[in-house]
Amino acid sequence: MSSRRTFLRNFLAGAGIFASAKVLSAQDMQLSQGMGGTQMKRKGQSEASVQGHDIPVPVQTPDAPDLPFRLDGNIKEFHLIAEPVKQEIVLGRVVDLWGYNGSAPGPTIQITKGDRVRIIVDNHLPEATSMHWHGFEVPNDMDGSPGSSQDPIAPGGRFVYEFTLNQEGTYFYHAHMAMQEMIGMIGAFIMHPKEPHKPRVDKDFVILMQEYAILPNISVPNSMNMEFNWLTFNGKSGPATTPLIVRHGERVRIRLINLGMDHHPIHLHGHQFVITGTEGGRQPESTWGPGNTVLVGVAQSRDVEFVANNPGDWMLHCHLPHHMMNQMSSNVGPMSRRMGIPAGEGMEQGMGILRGGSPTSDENGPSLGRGLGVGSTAEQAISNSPLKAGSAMQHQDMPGMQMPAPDVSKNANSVPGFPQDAFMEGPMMAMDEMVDKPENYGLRPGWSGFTAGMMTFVRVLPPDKYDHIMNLQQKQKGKKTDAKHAWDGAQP
Ligand SMILES: [Cu+2]
Repeated sequence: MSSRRTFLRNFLAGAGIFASAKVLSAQDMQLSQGMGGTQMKRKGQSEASVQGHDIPVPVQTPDAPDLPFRLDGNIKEFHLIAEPVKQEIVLGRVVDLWGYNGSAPGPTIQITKGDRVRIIVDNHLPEATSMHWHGFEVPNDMDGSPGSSQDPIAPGGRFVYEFTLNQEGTYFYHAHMAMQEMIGMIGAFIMHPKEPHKPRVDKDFVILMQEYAILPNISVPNSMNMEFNWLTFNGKSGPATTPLIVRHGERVRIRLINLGMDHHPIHLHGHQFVITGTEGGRQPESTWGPGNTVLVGVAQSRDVEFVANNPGDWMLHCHLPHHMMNQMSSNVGPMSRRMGIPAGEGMEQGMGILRGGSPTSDENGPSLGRGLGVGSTAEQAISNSPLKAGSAMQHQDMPGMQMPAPDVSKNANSVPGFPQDAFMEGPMMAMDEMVDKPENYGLRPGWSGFTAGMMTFVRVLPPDKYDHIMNLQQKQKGKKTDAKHAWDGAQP
């Protein structure tokens, strides 16, 4: 089943949970949405070009849900619940974030230009919040600016937003409380044009970038910290990010959204793209020029488009080196080559706080600014990776984790600067099996050892492999029930 039909099915399943007279039948809904759901796809046809309907392909937000709506007359009604969420950003690392409807980032909202929308926002947080519609041309009292355009939404409170949208492009919603933004409270809001832009795309993806500072052994991000050690695409860090699956030859749009403290230069391997849109909407074609890296600044969005004409598994990642790491570790410099912080010590010793001397001294200088990483955990006997090569296999018996033989030269310890990318004095640890999912099928063995932070793949696949992954996806979706946080029609 095509992804678009899968989307529709899930979309309708979500909307159909409640049996209200206002809810249209599945068929009505498809037609009202203009998604041509009753038209059958002809064999060999592009997934986006269903005969008789020239309508945009819905976006996919890998690893984040879509928000269903219900129709009240001609108003599309959405329901967002601001609430604390448990989010597994990589396997085994569950953190406490705040988001919407059980997810951080919140679910993706999709509407069509000209739609009248109503968004019910319930605040299930322990403090006041506000909901801002970033870049929306709406009446001032619908803008969600706390204090100036409305009162903040009290804990347990509700605010109902309603407006008509005459824009198109990649927008987003977020809490307009600075610290709440930094603990996850943002979601994508896609405004589709009535007719697809030309040239039309076959696949349309959303990637939302966030960053967190989370000390080892703690599950709550420190939103005041300005040094981040967890960097996510749609709430996941590599290798837990889900690759974007495209068929060889398709035209692809990727909508990149950034709301954090850093700008992210997003780089695609193997292709040139053009920037076709910003947080202000579509850019005229006369502005398009080739590139392969786009800087997505804070509070900006960028749409890029390309023809996936080069088969293979291509990396798509932020090119800031520290944003391609998880639990950033201080494995650089002389500090890592001698005995570090002992396990079981108190806060001052264990967290690497200086015990004497000037911070820029020969002794302390090299470790400055790297207080968050593996080096500051009490789980390791020593600060970084001063293990002997002979003991590099210590994780080999962890299920699903592959630890290849040490791959460093005999004189590694005497080379200034070593180690940089060697982990535990050996090659990267892979965990392919632990992050196994349909979209990862057929990736080169060991790939996960080199995937972290803001990294994912654009997999440009030949038809047989593409179809195989679509089938695997379908089987998996049959098993999954993730309606727990879906809009349930609850009334106050
Ligand atoms: Cu970055």
